[in-house]
Amino acid sequence: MIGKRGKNSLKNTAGGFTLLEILLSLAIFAVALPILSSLFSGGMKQPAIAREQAKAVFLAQELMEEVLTQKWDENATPPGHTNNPSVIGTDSGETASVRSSLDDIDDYDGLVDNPMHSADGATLTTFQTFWSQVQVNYVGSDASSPDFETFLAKNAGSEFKRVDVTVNWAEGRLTLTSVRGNF
Ligand SMILES: [Ca+2]
Ligand SMILES: [Ca+2]
Repeated sequence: MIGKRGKNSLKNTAGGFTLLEILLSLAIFAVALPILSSLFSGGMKQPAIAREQAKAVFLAQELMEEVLTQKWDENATPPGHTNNPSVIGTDSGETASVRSSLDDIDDYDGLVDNPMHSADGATLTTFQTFWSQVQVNYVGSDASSPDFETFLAKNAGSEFKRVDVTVNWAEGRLTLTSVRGNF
């Protein structure tokens, strides 16, 4: 009788789990679950952040293209050079908020677009969480200019304009920079 009970007890231990093993497994699971869930939610966030960044890059590129397709200066005859570059900013009869009135790249300086609009003035309704800013300066005129700008400015006077297009959204911002010469 005793021998039989002992045999059954041994069989149960070998074939299944003891209470201690089950409790230990539950404890490990309880510790692991928050870690796993945070890893999983982090993994889910990444594609959403990447999507927002991709949209911002697209919007910045579109706006940069719009700016750079304008003539270099109010006084330039497209697509040519001018010996008389003008002051940065909109010119007579132009209004920053009326995009169709802008005809040279520095007219966009100081533009803040929120919500953003396309070149033809239509509101970009699918991108309403984004807003943009544009800065245009003669290269080297900004005290915080990097060395290459100082070099260009020394060697070329006011022959280059720098365009910074910044797109902002709730979680971030990005800036595209282009330099365009007087030609
Ligand atoms: Ca103009
Ligand atoms: Ca201008």
